[in-house]
Amino acid sequence: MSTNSGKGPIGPQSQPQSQPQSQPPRSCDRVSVVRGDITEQHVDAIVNAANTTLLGGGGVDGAIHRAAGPELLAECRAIGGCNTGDAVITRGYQLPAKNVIHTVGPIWQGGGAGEADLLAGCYRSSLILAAKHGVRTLAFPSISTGAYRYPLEQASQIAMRTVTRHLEADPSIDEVIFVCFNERTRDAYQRALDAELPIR
Ligand code: AR6
Repeated sequence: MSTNSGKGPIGPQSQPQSQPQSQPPRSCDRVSVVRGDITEQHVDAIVNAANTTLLGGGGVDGAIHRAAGPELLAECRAIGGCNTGDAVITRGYQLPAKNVIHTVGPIWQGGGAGEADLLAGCYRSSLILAAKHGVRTLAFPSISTGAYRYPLEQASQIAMRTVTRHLEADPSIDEVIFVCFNERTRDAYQRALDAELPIR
């Protein structure tokens, strides 16, 4: 809160004089891209690219269930499922991450079936759920670009745009890491992040 309200110079008693206003960092500064295994991330929550049953599968979903242990499957079974574009949260069990946010990406069908909106919905729903549960550090995989065959360039641009826009409006999340399993994916997400950087 300003104590001066723009009414004139601040007197010498108003210490400290040159304290900068505390601003949340620009959203791109809170986003990074790494190559790695999401199951090894020490963050408040990792995001799982699940399917509508929430009962596990291959790819990142299989890796997360293997690393978390059988209690994760039991909690997912009790939830009962998740719609495409939505997200649910569970505990992380044996994972270093405290929580897992499970979201269901769209299966690529050529682009005319609302895939882009559904994919953006995955990132948005995950961020909203994260903030609601006090998650400050969050790691995403490249949702839908494996078994669901979403084209990587398009998916990375949607992911990055949705996340950076959301963070601009939500200062409660400190850090989002895109954890990419291979170099090609990492390069695509890094290009997408570079494209969001403000021109200086
Ligand atoms: N850490 C980070 N990324 C990973 C890891 C890992 N440990 N393992 C794979 N990836 P996919 P989708 C990458 O197929 O396309 C499952 O069977 C992978 O290289 O896991 O959303 C579900 O049950 C790719 O870049 O997810 C669903 O049925 C990315 O994660 C279906 O697959 C996503 O690939 C979901 O398909």
